[in-house]
Amino acid sequence: MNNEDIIIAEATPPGAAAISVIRLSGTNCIEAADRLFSGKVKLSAVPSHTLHYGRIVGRNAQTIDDVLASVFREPNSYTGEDSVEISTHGNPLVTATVINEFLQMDIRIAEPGEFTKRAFLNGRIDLAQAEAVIELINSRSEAAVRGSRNQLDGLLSQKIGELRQQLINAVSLVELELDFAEEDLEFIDNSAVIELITGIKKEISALLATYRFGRVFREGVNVALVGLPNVGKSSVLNHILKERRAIVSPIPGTTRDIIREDVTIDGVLYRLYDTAGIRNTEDLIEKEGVERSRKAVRDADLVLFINETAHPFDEYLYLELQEFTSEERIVKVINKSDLPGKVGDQPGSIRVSALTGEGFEQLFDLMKERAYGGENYTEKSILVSSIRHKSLLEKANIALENAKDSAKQQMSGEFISVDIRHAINSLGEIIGTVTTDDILNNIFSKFCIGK
Ligand SMILES: Nc1nc2c(ncn2[C@@H]2O[C@H](COP(=O)(O)OP(=O)(O)OP(=O)(O)O)[C@@H](O)[C@H]2O)c(=O)[nH]1
Ligand SMILES: [Mg+2]
Repeated sequence: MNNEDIIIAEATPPGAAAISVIRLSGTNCIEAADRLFSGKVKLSAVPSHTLHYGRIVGRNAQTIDDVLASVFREPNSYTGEDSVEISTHGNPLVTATVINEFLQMDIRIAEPGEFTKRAFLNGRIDLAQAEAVIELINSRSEAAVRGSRNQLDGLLSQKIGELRQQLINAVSLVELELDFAEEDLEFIDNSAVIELITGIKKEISALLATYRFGRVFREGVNVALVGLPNVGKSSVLNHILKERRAIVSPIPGTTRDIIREDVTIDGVLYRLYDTAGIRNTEDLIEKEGVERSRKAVRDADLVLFINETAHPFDEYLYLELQEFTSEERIVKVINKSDLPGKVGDQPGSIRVSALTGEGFEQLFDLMKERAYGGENYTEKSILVSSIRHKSLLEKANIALENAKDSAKQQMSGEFISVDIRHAINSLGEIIGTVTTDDILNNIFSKFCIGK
C-alpha cells in the first residue's frame, strides 16, 4: 500500500560524522531519487534491497556528494512503501543541500515518527511494536534495551492478541445465543463464561504486575544519598562510581550543590544524587544546599540514608526524612564500618565502608530488591512499561469484572457481551486494532524526525 506523498528526512543525528543517511519513502520515490542520482544504473531499474554507488548532482549540474543509495521496494521495506536511503558524507551542509534539492520536487519533510507511522498504517508492525521502536531508541540501560527489543519482537502484542482472541470467541458465543434466544439454544453456559473471564483477568493482572519492574527498567531509578554532614555521602558516591567525582573532605558541609551521576548495576540505570549534609546552618549557601537535599529526597525512588559507625544512628533525621518520602523508600546505610562504632544495632541496615569497599555488594542487592523486587529478568519476559498500556489493561480488567458480575447474577447475555466488548476494545487499543487520530498523533509526536 503505497502512500501518495513522498517524505524525506535525515535519519542520522545532525552534525559532523563519518556518514549521514537521508531517507525517502512513498510512491515513485525511487524515480524521484533517479532525478538527482547519477551512477552506472538507474535506481528504478535495480532490484529491491540492493546498494549502489553514484553521485548526487544538483540542478546546476554540480556534484553535491558521492553517495551510496539503498533501494527498497514495497512491501518489504521499513515503511512498507518504496523507499530509498542515501548515505552521504556526514556534513550537515551536504545533507541540507541534498534534502533541499529533493524539496524542489513534489516531496516534503517527514513529520516526527512518520516513517514508523507509515510502517504501522501499512501493517508492517502493530502499535505496541511502533511504540517499542521509540523506546528502543531512547533506552538508556541494557535492561531497557532488552525490554523494548522484546516488545519490538512482538511478545507483548502476541500475548495481548491471544487474550483478545479468546474474548472474541467468548463474546461471539454469548451473542449467538442471543440470536437464538427464541429457540432456547445454549452455546456457552454462564459458568464457562465466568471461568474464561477469570482466567483472562488473571493473565492481565500478571501483566500489570510487571509494570513497576518495567518502568524501572525503562526509566531507571533515582537515588538520593542523604544524611548528616561528614558521614561520607560523597565518599560513597565516589566508591560506587569508581572515580573521585565529588570533593571529599573532613570538613563538614563540603558538598553544597547536588552532584548527579549515572551508574548501571545489573543492567539497570541508577541516577545517583549526592547532596549537602542536612543540618541547621546560618550559612546562606549551605542553607540553599540543604533545601536542595530535601527536594532530592522528595524526587527520589530510593533514599540512601547514610549514617556513620562512630555516631549514634540519627533517629531524628530518619523521622524528618519520612516527611518527604515514604519509609519503604529509605535504605539505612551505615558507613565507615572500618572504624569502631557507637551506632548500635540497626535492624534492616547495611554496613559499608567507602574506604575499604566492604558491604557494597549487599548494598547493591538491597537497592535491587527495593527498586524492583530484585526479580530476575529473563530474555523472554514480557514487561508492561508504558503508562498507556497499563491504563488500558486496567480498563480491560474492570470491564471483565463487570461482565463476570453480570454472568454471576444470571443477567441477560447483552449485559455480559457489552462489557466483554469493552475489554476487547481496550486490548485492541494497545496493539492498534482500534485507534483514533488522537491516539496516533500522541504516540508518533514523541518520535524524532527521520524515524
Ligand atoms: N575511615 C573512613 N573514613 C571515611 C569513610 N568514608 C568517608 N570517610 C571520611 O569522612 C570524611 C567525610 O567524607 P565525605 O565523603 O566528604 O562526607 P559527606 O557526607 O559527603 O560530607 P558533606 O559533603 O560535608 O555533607 C572524609 O574525611 C572521608 O575521608 C569510610 O568508609 N571510612
Ligand atoms: Mg559531600
